[in-house]
Amino acid sequence: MSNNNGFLPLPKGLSTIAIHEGQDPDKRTNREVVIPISMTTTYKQEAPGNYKEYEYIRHGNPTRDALEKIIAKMECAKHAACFSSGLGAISSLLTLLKHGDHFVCIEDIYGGTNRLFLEIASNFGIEVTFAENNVDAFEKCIRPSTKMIFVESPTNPTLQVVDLEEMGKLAKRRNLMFVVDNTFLTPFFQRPISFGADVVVHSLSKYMNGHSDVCMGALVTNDDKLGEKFHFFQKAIGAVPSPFDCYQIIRSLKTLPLRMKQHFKNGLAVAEYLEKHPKIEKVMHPALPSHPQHELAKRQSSGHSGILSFYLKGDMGASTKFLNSLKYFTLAPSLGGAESLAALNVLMTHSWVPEQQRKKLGITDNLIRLSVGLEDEEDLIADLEQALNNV
Ligand code: P1T
Repeated sequence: MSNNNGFLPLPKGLSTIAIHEGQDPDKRTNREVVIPISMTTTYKQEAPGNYKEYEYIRHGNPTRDALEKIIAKMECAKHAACFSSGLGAISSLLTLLKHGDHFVCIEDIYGGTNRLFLEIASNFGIEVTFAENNVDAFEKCIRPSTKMIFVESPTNPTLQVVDLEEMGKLAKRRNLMFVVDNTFLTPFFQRPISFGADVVVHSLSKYMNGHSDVCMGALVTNDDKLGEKFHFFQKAIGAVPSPFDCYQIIRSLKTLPLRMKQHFKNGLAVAEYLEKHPKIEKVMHPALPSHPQHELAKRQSSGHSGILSFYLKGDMGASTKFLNSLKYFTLAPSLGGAESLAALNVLMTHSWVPEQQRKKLGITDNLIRLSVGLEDEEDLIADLEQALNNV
């Protein structure tokens, strides 16, 4: 991977941040080298209402605080707040909007986020318009009541890349809050704040944890007022993670740069293999020159993770046969773990998305999404080869 496949140079210092930020043993009572898990839910007060740093677990916890410092620094931001899931973070963020407010969202988005916006936010009088992936389409959807622009980049599951800089400029011009879900790339490959994002959202359940054994989310910002509000949401809404889970992610982040480099390498090898295969119609991966936003991806990110999608030639029968024949790729939703996963998004991650929207986006019976893991590249390709032979 000389010159990083034409992408931006890999960020320097991220491993050091993950291993050292806020973790100086001299600053801890017992000089522990590893951040301890603090499980207490409550703290003794010196007099009624008189407490030191911590009061109650929902309001704040030392292990959670340590994780939040690391995540903020990795995203080049001042504040991060962790929630009990990615959707928990996004739901908490939505409470910044009021009855009668409107926001514009990219039309291709994780199915659970789509469901939250259409089925839950609407109950509170908050309206969403889904827009195509271009700045003009977003601008056309803006109304006097519009407060926010929400995008994922790359999108789930069709891997469209959004021009973050241009979208950030639009948001600034129209005085809107610009939110970017950075789950697919992590701060190792993309830092949306440098392109004008006001808030970065993460499902930490994916690459940031990387081992498919924690559910958590985060909101990240450079704005002091927003940062304060996000901590208030933890206390007032209560979707907070367990200290044990926070410890797991602190542990996982130490290997994030190593893991992401390997996900990029394995994912690209799989994408290149699939693109040449006669039974494959089309492969979506931002590092392939055939990707419509390939040049943009290279300008705004340092690489790509292990996520790719492709169209198999055939129908639901062919997709089922292929998926059932896989040995190392496990048929399961989610992504970003060490183990490779395969999903049929139409029936799994995006079954809730209205049929018309799914059809327009190309979430069809033959669209398959892979989360390429950390196994040996040759074994993964051999697995795909034997499964394709069965179709
Ligand atoms: O699962 P949770 O931690 O609540 O995160 C939700 C979420 C938010 N943003 C993106 C881009 C996501 O992909 C997800 C979750 N996605 C899956 C479970 C999936 O299989 O796509």
